[in-house]
Amino acid sequence: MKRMRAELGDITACENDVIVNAANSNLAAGGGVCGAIFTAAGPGLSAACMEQAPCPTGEARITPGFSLNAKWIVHAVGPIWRGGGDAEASLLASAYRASLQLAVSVGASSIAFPAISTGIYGYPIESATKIAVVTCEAAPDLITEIRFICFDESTLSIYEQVLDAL
Ligand code: AR6
Repeated sequence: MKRMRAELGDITACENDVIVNAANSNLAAGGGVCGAIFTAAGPGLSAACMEQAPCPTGEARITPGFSLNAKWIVHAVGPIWRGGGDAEASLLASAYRASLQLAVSVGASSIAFPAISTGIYGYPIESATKIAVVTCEAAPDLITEIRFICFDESTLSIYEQVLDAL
């Protein structure tokens, strides 16, 4: 099986060692995938996040998975898209790298990512997908499974194109 693959789904249902949340710097419950993760994980998550906030853009924090099937949740803060001249690309790559490093630090071998920054934060999907895939391709060898969980068909088709072009 390929180490990286894209699939349609809801990340809150994933049974990987780690699922990644597209978080905000306050590590507060928000909308989008973040809201779904907070709801599914249950009330323990807010307290665990509050202890670790704030988390600057481009960095990540890790908490247990609480009621989720995943053992751990990595909360990665991607950049808000401001036109591309505000270091968005390097901050997005940094959020993916930080997530992978945290996964390794807890001995995880499988990780599931949403399309960080491409929803409420407005990052253009094609360029965000290239950054996600290229950064994850360089993940440490200890990570043997990387899933890109796409919430809609159009996101999935972009991930598949970028993965096929590797
Ligand atoms: N599973 C997988 N992907 C999902 C799910 C889900 N359950 N729900 C949404 N997506 P977004 P951002 C997709 O807006 O742009 C929050 O309020 C969604 O379709 O969740 O990084 C945070 O607290 C899109 O493709 O994250 C922050 O304040 C992708 O997940 C802010 O939004 C990311 O969309 C972060 O914005």
